[in-house]
Parts: sequence; structure tokens; C-alpha cells
Amino acid sequence: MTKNKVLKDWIEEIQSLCQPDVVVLWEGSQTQYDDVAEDCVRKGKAIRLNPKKRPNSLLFRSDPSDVARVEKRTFISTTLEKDAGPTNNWISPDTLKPIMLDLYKGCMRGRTMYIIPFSMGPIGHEFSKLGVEITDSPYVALNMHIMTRSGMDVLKLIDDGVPFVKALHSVGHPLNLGDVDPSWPSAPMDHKYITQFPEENMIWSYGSGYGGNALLGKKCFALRIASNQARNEGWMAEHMLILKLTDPNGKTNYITGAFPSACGKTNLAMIKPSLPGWKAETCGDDIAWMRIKEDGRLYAINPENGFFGVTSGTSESSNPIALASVRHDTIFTNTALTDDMDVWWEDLTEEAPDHLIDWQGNDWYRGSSFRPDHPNARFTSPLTNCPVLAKEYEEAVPISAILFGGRRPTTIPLIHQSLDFLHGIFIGSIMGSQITAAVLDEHIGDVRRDPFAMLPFIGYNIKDYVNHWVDMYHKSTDDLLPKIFFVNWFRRDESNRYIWPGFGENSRILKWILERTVGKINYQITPIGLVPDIKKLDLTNLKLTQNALNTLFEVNKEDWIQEIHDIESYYSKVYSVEMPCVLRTQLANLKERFEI
Ligand code: GTP
Ligand code: SPV
Ligand code: MN
Repeated sequence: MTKNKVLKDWIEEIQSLCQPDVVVLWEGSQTQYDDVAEDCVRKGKAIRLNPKKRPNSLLFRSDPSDVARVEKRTFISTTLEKDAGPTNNWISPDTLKPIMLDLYKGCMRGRTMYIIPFSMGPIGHEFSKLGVEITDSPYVALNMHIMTRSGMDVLKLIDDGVPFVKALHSVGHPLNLGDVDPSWPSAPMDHKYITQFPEENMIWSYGSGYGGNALLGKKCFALRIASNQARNEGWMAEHMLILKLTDPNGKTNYITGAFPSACGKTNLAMIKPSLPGWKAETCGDDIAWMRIKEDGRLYAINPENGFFGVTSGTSESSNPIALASVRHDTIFTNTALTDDMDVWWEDLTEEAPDHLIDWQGNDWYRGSSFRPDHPNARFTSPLTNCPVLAKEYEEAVPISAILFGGRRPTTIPLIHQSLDFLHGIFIGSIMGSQITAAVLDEHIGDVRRDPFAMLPFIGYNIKDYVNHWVDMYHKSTDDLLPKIFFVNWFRRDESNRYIWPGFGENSRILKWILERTVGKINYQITPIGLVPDIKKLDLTNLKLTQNALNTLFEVNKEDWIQEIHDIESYYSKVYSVEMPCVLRTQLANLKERFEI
């Protein structure tokens, strides 16, 4: 199967540990994809959607207990606890490995084991890295085929000795003779483990088949393992979209944006600008790998090859580009099914159809008090499905602005700019956001600190992570590095409605951001940073009252005293005596600017 001894030995080891019935190498051809897809349909694991409406597309329904990332079962396993730091769950490899080995023993009985060589980033690109995922889930194999570059071209590089990340995955549901295989096998919660071993560049995932728990190239590798590799090698692995923007004069810029899970990255990456003359194109919607090149600028590339996007809220008016991206060759997970064998989710159409089959396979009628789709239902589609995919999506592009953002019903204005790069690092470190359905079992709606949108994804100690941002800063200078901004599309009014229309209208804010990257003087200085001079902001044709505008852009001292109080108690919990110098200084400066 391979000339690479490390890979060969590892496959043999896993095969004898997990005892699959059949072993299949993922060669990466369309025929192989189609065969495995058809097999899933035949075995009742997937539903083939109406080929006239949704060619070559499938619907999977997960087990109701396995619908999102499970942060409480996600571990950074390092020899020393301090290397995982205060924000990660930690168990030492010596303790955890025997537990997981015990679970893996015979776990693939009755199943097919897929060996999937994959590349994060275009095959052979200087930013790219390789992995091999071994999994007993055909759903994972199909999704990895879309989300990564996989198959023989990657295996060739591994054969030539290019290093790779070992990523082992099992749904944790062995089949004994006579057992009926459930359509979505998984293991009970206390047997689920999503473990990163950064010291060995290795991932062991057990018991969940869903998204980031199971598609190991994504969060486990491209964020947790890669962030640790990036720290050691002097680059960055971030939870960021990459967007190409061309203004009416034809000037092109690239920006990145770090928003927590289900907080608007895919939507911004696919924005259809409402401002006339502006053009937006997609480079990436979830992850950016970034390096500073010789010219002192920060370059970003999307390591993924597909979208694993939230369906909920996606409509012709909010995100027509996403709808176009899922017209064909798409896998849907946990959406509802229409009577004519197509998919439906909340907000897809203004009115729901009379009858649907809900995401758990039951009849659903309009007016029901339950929604028919899961709030974390998702689509998997290839990047090349996207009608506005930037032609340079397989290149590293120079970044002019970094946006941080989150869901904050109060306090945080629609947009503000950091005073400089180090202040931008501070803004990233204090990010807060309401928890969404992308995380299982957390308190949805509660605001939690999610620094850099990386809380669940930093593969090492957060203190070192913050200092790594500072180290990156010292490789270049403020004038060459991206300018840093904070956006909040999610501020609410007294009736709990979003004040800002969002989506395409966010282009008005992007315009201001790009003007600021070239130093245009259209701002006001506040203690938290620069906000737009409302009079100079392009708000034509927006139906916003003066009152709404005031709320959107206000920096309210009382609110900020509370916020600073909250930041201080958060900092002392997370960093205690080891607070990175940059944060200590920036927090003191902020208090001084507020005169508190
Ligand atoms: P992950 O894939 O989990 O990392 O999420 P994401 O950051 O890519 O989030 P996504 O763009 O999928 O958006 C999540 C939800 O937020 C969807 O329901 C969107 O409709 C909604 N959303 C995105 N942008 C906006 C916006 O500008 N305004 C409002 N009100 N909602 C938005
Ligand atoms: C996220 O939760 O940030 C996602 C979805 O992008 S998952 O791949 O499941 O992590
Ligand atoms: Mn994400």
C-alpha cells in the first residue's frame, strides 16, 4: 500500500488494534466517492436527494446525541499540564493512552477501515501539511474527500518521506455477529474522546461521528495541532475566514476575520456587497494559515478544500452565494427533508412547507412547536461549487485587515479599530461571544470569553499563544502588518431584535475598514479605539433611526466599566500570575483612557 515505513507500521498497528473486517485505501477518485455514497444509501445511512433538484447530493441524519463538537470531551494531552494551559482539558498521555487503547481494541469489528491520505492546503504548497486519517466511518471518508485534498497524489508525497500527522478516528461502535448497525453509530458521552497529542503530532478521536470531532483535518489538525506547530515554526493557524475585496476603482485587498463558531465567518466570506461597485470573492470561510514573508507582510491561505457550513439562517436574501454553493455535489447533515426529496432548514423560505420529515426522521407539520432541522445542521460542499471563489484561492494572499468579532447583544459597538497592532492583540484576547449550537451541551446564549475565536482550538497554553502573537508582531512593523478591527453585527434593541441588518449590508463597514487601512481620516477617537464618524459613513438607503444608529456606535462608559471589571476577573482566572506583559499594559492603558 505504501513505501513509507512509518505509515506502513502505523496502519498495521491500527489494523491489529481495531480489527476491521475490510481495509480500504482512499484513492480519491470520483468513482470511489460515488461507490461509498451509494453504499451508504443502500444501507440506510444516507438519503439520496432528488437528482433533478439537488444532483449528486446526500442527506445524513446523525444520532440525536451526536450533533456538534463536544468541548468537554476534547483534550490536549501533553506530558506536562502547563503545556496544555488553563483553557484546555488536560490528561497526560500516560494516563489517557491506556484508556483509549482499551476503547479502540476491536472497535472496528464488522466495519470497513478507510485510510485517507490528505493535504491541508494545496498539494505541494509551501504552507501545506499532510495527514493520514484512519476512520471506520464512510460519512467521514465522504466528507474528508470534499473538505481536503485527498488520495493518491498525497500518498505519493508521503511515500517520498514528507512527514504527516497521524489521525485515528472511530465511531466507537463495533458490530458483533447479528448486531444491527444503527444508521449513525456512535459511543456514549463518557466514552467520547477527541484527543490531540501535540508532542507527537497525533490525533485520537473516539465515539463521535460529527463535524469537527470526526473530520480530523479540520479543527483537530488545522487548528489544534497546527497552532502548536505554528508556534514552534513561527507562523499562525487561526479560526479565520479569508475574503478578497475589490473596490469600485478596481483596487483589491484581502482581509481575514476571526469570529467564534456560528458567528458569521461563512456568511462574511460569501458576502454579496449591497454597496454598488464593490466585488467580494471567497478565499476561505473557517481556517487561515498565515506567515510573514520577506516583504514584512502577513500572508494567509485556506488549508481546506470545502465548506462545512451552518444551514440555519441561510436564504436567498441572507446568503445567495451559499445557496448556489450547495446546489449539487453536497452532503447535508441534520436538515429537514421535503416531500419532493429536497432539503429544508429554518429561514430557507419565509414560510415552511406544509409537511416535512424532520432531522430525526419524523413527520413534521407547519405550526409545530419544534423546528424540523437541527440548529447545528450543516452542508459540506467543495470550494469549487462557490460561484465567487477567488481565482487565487490556492495561493497565499497578503492581508490588509484582521477582523475580530462576536455575538454581543450590548456594550460592543458595530465597529471599532484598534489603536495599533498590540492593542489589536488585546482586543482579540478579550473577545466575548454568546455560545451557539455549534457546541454541544453548553449554555447557548450565555456570553463567554472566546479569545481570538480560538478558545476551543488553541493546542497549547493560552499564555504562550498570546505571546506568540506578540512574537509575530516583532517579525514586522505596524505599517506592514494588517490593521486590526472589531465588529459586532449582533447588537440587539430593547425588543431583543438585531439592530443592524447584517449580511450584504456589512459591506458598508468593510468599506470603512479598507479606508482606514490606507489611513483615511474619517474616524472619532474613543477610549476603546477608533469608531467611524457616522456622518462620513455610507449609510444611504438604510432604514435605521437616529436612535438605532446611536446605539450601534455608542461607547457607553457605564457599560465599559462593567466590561473592564469582567475582563479583569477573567484575566485573573485564566492567567493568574502569568499574565502576558502585553495584556497587563493594554488593560492599564484602557483604564487610563476611561479615567478609571
Ligand atoms: P462555523 O462554521 O461554526 O465556524 O460558523 P461561522 O462563523 O462560519 O458562522 P456562519 O457564517 O455560518 O453564521 C452562523 C449563523 O449566523 C447563521 O445562522 C447566519 O445566518 C448568522 N449570521 C451570519 N452573519 C450574520 C449577520 O451579519 N447578521 C445576522 N443577524 N446574522 C448573521
Ligand atoms: C465550528 O464549530 O467552528 C465549526 C464546525 O466550524 S466543526 O467543524 O464541527 O467544528
Ligand atoms: Mn469554525
